[in-house]
Amino acid sequence: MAAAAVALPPVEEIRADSYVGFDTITQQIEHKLLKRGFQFNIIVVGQTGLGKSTLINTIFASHLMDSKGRFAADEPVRQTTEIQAVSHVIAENGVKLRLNIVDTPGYGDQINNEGCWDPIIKYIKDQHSAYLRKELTAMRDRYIQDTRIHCCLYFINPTGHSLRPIDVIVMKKLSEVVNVVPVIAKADSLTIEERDRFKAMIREEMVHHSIRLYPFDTEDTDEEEVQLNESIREIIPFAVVGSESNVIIDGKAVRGRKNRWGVVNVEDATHCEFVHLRNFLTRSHLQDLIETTAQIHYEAFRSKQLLALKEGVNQRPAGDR
Ligand SMILES: Nc1nc2c(ncn2[C@@H]2O[C@H](COP(=O)(O)OP(=O)(O)OP(=O)(O)O)[C@@H](O)[C@H]2O)c(=O)[nH]1
Ligand SMILES: [Mg+2]
Repeated sequence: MAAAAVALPPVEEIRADSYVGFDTITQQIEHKLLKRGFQFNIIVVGQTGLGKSTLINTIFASHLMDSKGRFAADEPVRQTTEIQAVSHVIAENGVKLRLNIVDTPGYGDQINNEGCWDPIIKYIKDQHSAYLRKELTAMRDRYIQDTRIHCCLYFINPTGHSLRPIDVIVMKKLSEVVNVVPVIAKADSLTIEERDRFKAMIREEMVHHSIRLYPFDTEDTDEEEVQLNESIREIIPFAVVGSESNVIIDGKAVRGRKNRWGVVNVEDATHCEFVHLRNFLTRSHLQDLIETTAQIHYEAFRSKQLLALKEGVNQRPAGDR
């Protein structure tokens, strides 16, 4: 039987006669959050050798993952061969960010790529499943360690042509379980014109294949956020260059790469969109990526699991229940 709705009395906003002090609740929350720190979990997906490890190290300005590039020309190319998570705490002005980075083996190079995305999807779902299990235990922890993936950076090969069919399939599958952010890898191999044409083509293909990408507008999204999201959609896919070494430009050492045409400054927005990606991930959408994971992706998983559980119970003979 549904509970009868309780009518609440009309609310009148009044001003306290003297200072009570509950406005400090924001500082109290901040203090608690700072003490606990923040958790951000990111997964990198894409073909072997596209610079996944290098880009993560460039974004967080720290050597977090080993790049598998060759150090000498006669060395064989080393590859990431299994799903690996590395965890680091980085601190900035008293704010601690625990960063879980999940590296996936490059794929799509085999003759038969059928199902090569399965382990990645399974990994993401396993984290949802682990969280749900912890939530459902009778004596649940006050604070559940969160390993749910908040963002998936999907690396696209800078061919300048269309997306590979496998990219379409994998991005579509991933976007059903995680916030997918596509990036054009090694954008220094394209001219600005080629890059812009490639970006427009990819955007068209996303629409054509109904791939629904992050950021999502919901009824809670205010006008300012709608505009911010729109400006992000206009940039996606971010055309990026990563580098862990410095080059000298105008006498200053900057993160960059030397190539046939000259020097690329990773942090110069006229050279590539690395700065836009970093701002998006750290300065504008970090909290929203975390929230969207809980409210959209995890919620969808959770309700599906709980419904399946309930149906299972209902199908069992009454004596078994
Ligand atoms: N030109 C160019 N080279 C890059 C860029 N980023 C990385 N590289 C180089 O590409 C090679 C592979 O980089 P990694 O970061 O190991 O690539 P990965 O995608 O992690 O490779 P796997 O782990 O094997 O899948 C290295 O030699 C890097 O120096 C880039 O933006 N432009
Ligand atoms: Mg790697």
